[in-house]
Amino acid sequence: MSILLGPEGSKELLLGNEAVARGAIEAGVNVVTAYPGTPSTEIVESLAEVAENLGIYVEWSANEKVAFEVAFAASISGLRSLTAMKHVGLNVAADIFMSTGYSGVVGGFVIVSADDPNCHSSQNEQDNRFYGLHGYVPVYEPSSPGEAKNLTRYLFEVSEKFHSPVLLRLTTRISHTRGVVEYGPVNRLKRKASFHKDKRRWVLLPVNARRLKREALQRMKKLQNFHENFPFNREWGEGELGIIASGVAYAHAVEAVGNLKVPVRFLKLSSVYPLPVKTIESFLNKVRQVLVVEEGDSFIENFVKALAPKDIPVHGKDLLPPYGELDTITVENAIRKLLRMKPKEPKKPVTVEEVPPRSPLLCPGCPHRATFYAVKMALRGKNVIYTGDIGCYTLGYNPPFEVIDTTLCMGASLGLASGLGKTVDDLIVAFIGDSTFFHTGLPALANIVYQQSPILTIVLDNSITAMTGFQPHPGTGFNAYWKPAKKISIEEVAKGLGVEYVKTLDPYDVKTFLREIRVAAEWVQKNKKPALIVAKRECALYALARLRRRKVKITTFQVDKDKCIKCMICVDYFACPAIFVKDGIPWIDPLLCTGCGVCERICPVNAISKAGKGVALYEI
Ligand SMILES: Cc1ncc(C[n+]2csc(CCOP(=O)(O)OP(=O)(O)O)c2C)c(N)n1
Repeated sequence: MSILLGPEGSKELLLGNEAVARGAIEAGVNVVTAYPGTPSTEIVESLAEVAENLGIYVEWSANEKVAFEVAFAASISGLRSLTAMKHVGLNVAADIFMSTGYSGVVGGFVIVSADDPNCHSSQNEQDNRFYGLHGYVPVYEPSSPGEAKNLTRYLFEVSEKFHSPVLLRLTTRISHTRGVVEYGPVNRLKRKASFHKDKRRWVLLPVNARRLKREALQRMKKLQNFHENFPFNREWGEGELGIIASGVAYAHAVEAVGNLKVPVRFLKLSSVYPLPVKTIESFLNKVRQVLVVEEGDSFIENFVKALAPKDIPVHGKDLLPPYGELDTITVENAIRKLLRMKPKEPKKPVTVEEVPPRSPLLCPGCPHRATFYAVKMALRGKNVIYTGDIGCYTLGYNPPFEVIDTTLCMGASLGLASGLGKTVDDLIVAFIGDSTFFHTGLPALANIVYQQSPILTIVLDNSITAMTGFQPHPGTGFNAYWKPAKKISIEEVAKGLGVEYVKTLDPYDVKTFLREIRVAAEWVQKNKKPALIVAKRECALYALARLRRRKVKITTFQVDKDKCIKCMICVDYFACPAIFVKDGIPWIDPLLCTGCGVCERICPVNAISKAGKGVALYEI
């Protein structure tokens, strides 16, 4: 049974993300949507496991904007809904997000943004609390998994009480920390969706939008008053030093003060926008100086500075790093500085000092490696600009491939290629994954075709969203419950959009692939038109898991020392992590080899062959 289905009163050790999922279940959520993205993915992943059982509709949507719209549609039909995304996902959904701050909602609507300070798995550290300020949407932050559960449940009520979408901001250390969560009762809401036509609200023509903005501003005023007594905010402690903190930073601050054993007055804020002004003003009257501890930018700090009397100094990012994540020692040292105490030596980070540096690698058997190898070989000597995208294939950035010249945000490989194809003379090759293709590749491909930009697009179709841990997408033929769904063909989509040259090739068949890349590149340059190749081969890890379940025996590969001429192509150019050099000769580690067999195919003297009787992945 799923950990999320425990009875009322039970206690479980949950990830912050799972706690959000449980909170939504307790609130009686009806519809949950998301596009995967670290650190938010487990919210929907865990909910999808129990959804059918509980009568909740869950979907992995094509992208965050669509996910948002699907959940919002449920809300304006009176249902409770939640949509979850990583911080940059909200950029994709920003257009609809901004409009919902005006229109408001009907059923409780919770938007979860999981921010990623320190860019553990993201291209930036953006602090999405500013979206609330920007879009007239209240923002909340939990400081532990337990609070994440209770706050999520409560926010559905807040959303309904104020007819407002609400933004629940998590950060990596809340999403991915485990904590004890006490289960409350599950509210089994038996709501029936019913959309009441109300053009004055749901049609944002200027005449309505002007009025709705005024209503949104009034709503924010009411929310500000409501936040003065918000049940998750807490003032406690005694002392001349005041600490105002939110999110996981509050937990660090409490721990730091515990270590220091100094008197401190705390104001823990869970409702971070609109801030409870009177509460903060009254807090400022009780202390001599203030430290604001928050993860991200100076969001609360700037408000507090504006509210503080002249004689109360407000500190924050002057003493704490304005980037990355906080930790207890960093917060403790900021407090020490304020109290004129000697700073504490920060702990040596184990990762830097003791673990040898390793760059992330494509897995053994990864079809992207075969694609990059073939493309690099095929286009040797040509001036090529490779636009890249976000996914496992971003690792083509690393040597020996170095076939990623740009990676900025999802879908940008095709958008940038479209522009470069119109401006520079080099051959432009755009790499995009299958999930990314459906996420934001489609409009850019339409543009490439419309502008007839001479681009060779290579869709790295490994039949899954691999980077975020194997979620289905519109091209996989499965839905969030792993049941069969309508499968959309990338090739047919490309042809439908007007790409004249579309081919599907298996990157494991390296020789054909290499030859066909050359042919396609020449076709693009000669005809000055776009071409698209689908490099189709299932993710090796995903394929192996499936084949193991079917008890298919996969062989590993080995090097025949007598035949090997030590050309090192398999080591230096193919760079599979399963191939090492032992006594001057390549050697394949049977524990790492996934049996893809591509090394056998690239060896110029046939020195690599099957080590056992099983099948190679290339035979499947
Ligand atoms: C706007 C946005 N949403 C989500 C993500 C998280 N994310 C990064 S890559 C990726 C998809 C990768 O799948 P695919 O394109 O199929 O490539 P693969 O990893 O399978 O090679 C996702 C969901 C992101 N970086 N940005």
